[in-house]
Amino acid sequence: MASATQGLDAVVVGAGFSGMHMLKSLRDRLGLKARVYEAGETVGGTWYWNRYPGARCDSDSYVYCFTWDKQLLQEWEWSERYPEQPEILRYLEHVAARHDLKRDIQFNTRVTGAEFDEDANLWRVRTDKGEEVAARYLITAVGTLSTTNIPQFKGLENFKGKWYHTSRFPKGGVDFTGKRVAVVGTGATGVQAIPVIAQQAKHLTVFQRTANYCVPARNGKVDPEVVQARKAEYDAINKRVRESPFGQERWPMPKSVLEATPEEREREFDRMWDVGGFDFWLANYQDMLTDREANEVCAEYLRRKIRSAVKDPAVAERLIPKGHPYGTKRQPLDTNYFETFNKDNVLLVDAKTDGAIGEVTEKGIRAGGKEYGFDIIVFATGFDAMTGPLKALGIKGRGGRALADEWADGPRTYLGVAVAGFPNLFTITGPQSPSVLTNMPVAIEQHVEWITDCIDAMRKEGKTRIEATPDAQDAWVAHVNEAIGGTLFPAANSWYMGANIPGKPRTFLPYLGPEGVGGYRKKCDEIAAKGYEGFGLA
Ligand code: NA7
Repeated sequence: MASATQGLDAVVVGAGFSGMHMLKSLRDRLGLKARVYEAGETVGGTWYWNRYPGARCDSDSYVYCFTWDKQLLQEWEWSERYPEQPEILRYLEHVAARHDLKRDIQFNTRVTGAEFDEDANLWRVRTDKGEEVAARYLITAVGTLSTTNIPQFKGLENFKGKWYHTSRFPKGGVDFTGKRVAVVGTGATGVQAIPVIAQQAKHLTVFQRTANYCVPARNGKVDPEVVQARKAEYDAINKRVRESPFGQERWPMPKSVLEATPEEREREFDRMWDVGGFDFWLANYQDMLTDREANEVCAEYLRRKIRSAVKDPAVAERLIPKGHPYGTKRQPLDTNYFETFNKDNVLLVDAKTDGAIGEVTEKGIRAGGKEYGFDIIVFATGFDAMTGPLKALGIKGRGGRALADEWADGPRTYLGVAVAGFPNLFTITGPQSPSVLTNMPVAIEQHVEWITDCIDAMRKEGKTRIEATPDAQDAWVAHVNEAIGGTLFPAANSWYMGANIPGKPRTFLPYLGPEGVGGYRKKCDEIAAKGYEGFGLA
């Protein structure tokens, strides 16, 4: 079917934080004709799909927003330190309306294929609505945690109750009142949802495959004076955040935990514990994520916290992580997570001690030879992270090379934003960029700004094609792997390592460079300043 949108400069896939910002930049800064395709019925991406009970942001709200609308930074009032999903979605809707973004976004439309036409030097993009459009640039803004992982449990189709994945909850929610509910999964999502569901359900059974180190979120209203002070110095905050390692006002302590006295450590740990949020993970002693012994000191503090929160010592022991170093899986932030296991209506079924899930039955779940009956099963089982959403797009580059095939053994990119053999393709927060190891809006803005500047420079110089060189890509992949090799991250079976998806190659998916996203920004800027070193331009 021919489309009314021929003559596009760019197709952007996805209308979450990244797609919205990309559209704004291309259209209103560069004056280009861009079209966004979005599978959902409105903007929001992650914040449209993830409407499970307790869904909220884990980053402090004052830095979890766009920084390019300075007036909005002053006007917008977040209700809490970590706003809930409906509030973030409201914010994104407001931004879309304020900047008239929706007129260039086609909703309820999924991109099903994109092929690079070498002769025409254009991307030909197909959608599930039968459309085919051509554009010079293809920019993916598909998110990193958007391809749902629903484990193929034997017998799921026989279950007579209702089941949901957390990122596909029905609008209007699910009423758990009087119901026997199962939650499968204890990652960041399960940890948010479990205490909330436990308050409503008649009975909740939590199926844990791997115990997690959680730290308190300490959500709540932010002191209005603090809010005002932040608004008054937003420029300085944003500068600090952009240069910071993790896209937030948190820096590791420049000291080894092993050099600190036991009293000093305890004081610092208590302080971070009381502050809540990502401090314990990201602002801890600098060797926590690189040295086993240092890590063990931090982990032991958290084990003590679990033992003191959970009344039944046997349950506490099962909630204590075994096997992976602290911080090498995504840090879940909790509000009464461990305390929830003190409730009479909550049961923990731990794969290691009680037996793993064997099958789903008509009545519920069988694990360790025992059948548990449920009315509702909630799968908080995560995502095919980072590569999943990109492989699903059906992207084919020069010579018909399929991205999914090129990445069969793991992603290979240049800077996580470009791929050799795929000209004029940009992947916002793609694999091998800092992305999920940062406060996402900061990583997103860095990529969007860099891509916009790149396209602007190309146009000014009359260039129409940019492609990463294989050598630059090889060097980047080697650098990404070398950087992570010096940390404890590879020791965990995490989604960072692709370990949550059966058959997925074991490789570290994001990029953790020496100075995090701040250092990465500098590196990308240097590459641009050197005329896009490592890219071929024509
Ligand atoms: P995660 O962090 O991948 O957590 C998924 C959970 O589900 C985790 O506890 C998994 O155990 C468990 N899981 C996954 N597959 C299975 C099977 N087959 N059987 C039993 N249990 C399973 O996803 P979340 O949604 O919690 O968080 C994703 C990100 O969203 C989060 O990190 C934030 O960035 C926002 P495992 O640990 O793999 O043994």
